[in-house]
Amino acid sequence: MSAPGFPQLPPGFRFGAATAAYQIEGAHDEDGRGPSIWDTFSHTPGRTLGGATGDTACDHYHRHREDVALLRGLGVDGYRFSISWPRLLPQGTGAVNRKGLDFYDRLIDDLLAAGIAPAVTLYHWDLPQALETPSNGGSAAAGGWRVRRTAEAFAEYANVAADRYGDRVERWITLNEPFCSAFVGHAEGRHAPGAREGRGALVAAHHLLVAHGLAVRELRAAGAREVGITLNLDRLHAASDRPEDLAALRRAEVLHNEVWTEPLFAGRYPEHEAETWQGLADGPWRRPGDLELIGAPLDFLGVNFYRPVTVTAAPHRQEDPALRTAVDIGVAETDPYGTRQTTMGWPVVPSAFTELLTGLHARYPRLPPVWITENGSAEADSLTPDGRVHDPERIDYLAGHLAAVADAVTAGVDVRGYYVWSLLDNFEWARGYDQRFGLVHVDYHTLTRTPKDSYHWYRGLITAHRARTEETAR
Ligand code: IFM
Repeated sequence: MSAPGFPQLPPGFRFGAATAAYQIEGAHDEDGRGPSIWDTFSHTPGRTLGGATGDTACDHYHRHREDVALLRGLGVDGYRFSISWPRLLPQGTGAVNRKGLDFYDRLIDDLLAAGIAPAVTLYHWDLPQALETPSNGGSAAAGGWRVRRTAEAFAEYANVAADRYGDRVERWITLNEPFCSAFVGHAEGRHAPGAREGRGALVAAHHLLVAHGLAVRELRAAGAREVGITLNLDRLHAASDRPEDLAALRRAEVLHNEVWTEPLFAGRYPEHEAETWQGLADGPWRRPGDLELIGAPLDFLGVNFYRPVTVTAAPHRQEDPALRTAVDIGVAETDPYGTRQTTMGWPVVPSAFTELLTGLHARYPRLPPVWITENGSAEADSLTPDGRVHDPERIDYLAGHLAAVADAVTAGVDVRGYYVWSLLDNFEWARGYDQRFGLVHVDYHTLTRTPKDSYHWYRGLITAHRARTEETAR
């Protein structure tokens, strides 16, 4: 199978690669790092595939120089990584861990020396455990994102990070995919903290948005260059035109997208939230002034996209209405696409990416410029006897999705750049080490890194793009 040609993005469009702290760093108890909810969760039997943890992961904490060299070899303009909150503030607030601060200093300086612009995510799911279970005898259900204090602690952490790194970081992302933190973590329980609390997930969603708003204020006050948030938005379809499927689609739009996009870009809560949550969305956790705080203007929206979702109406599964509303909105997912699926079981439909981006552009006049902060595919990669990893499916996925971004740009959407997920194979949360998303293969026994064919393809794409940009500038 010959490699697909390079999609053409406009001159000046930027290319990067992305990772997240808990998925690659390892060194979970070194140099003063405190535990996070993901340490606790992954060490709890039965929570992750095969009991996998991030204790070692890709050992990036000790090998970051090698990883920066891989980024330089790839030719990327930018690198998106996350800071581990408990590495900087082991208790979540208060004392700052100097060794943790120094680690990201070295990483940022090495990136800049390699000509790579750092983009920092402040929260990629690794909440300090001390905030989840307060030491004052409070129970787990009394802490974490269920309480507003955690949003205030996040602002303190944002301030520490901006103060130290603000002079060198190009782009700040407050939260990564708050959908997963709130709903996968507090409703489905598949992610840390592993809670199934129904209404608790809605409270968590609101406090995450408040945390974002407070952090934006801190970042602005510290003179941060570009500030935004990353959402995993879904392109949703209804399985049919039946009224019940269309109603299911409306509820799914609230759950997946509007719970974030409406407060952020339209200054309101979703129109259909009452029918979606059956009255449980509104409560004393929402305070006057929150919408103004959450909706403060941003420099960009980060979009993570992997696959489309088709929904159909389904009977509610749970009897307890307080549990039911946040966990179960009476919707089931189907896969009518008939396309190839990645090893995550996700259908490959690039045109859905264009539709998502053009839909956002049409709906929100206040939408800031967009950066694609994640996109990529997990494939069944293996090292072959020639010492290489041949991953034509990933190349095909990337080519298709970058062409879909180019189509959105042609249709008028202001997309500035693209970070591929991911630089390295890494810890895929509850799926452990089974799913390989990297452009670089990692042998988890020896920690040897081997660039895959997709790494070479992406480098070729960047080189060709840069040549075209320079030609246009002449
Ligand atoms: O690995 C994750 C990442 O942490 C968040 N976005 C989706 C990726 C693939 O599942």
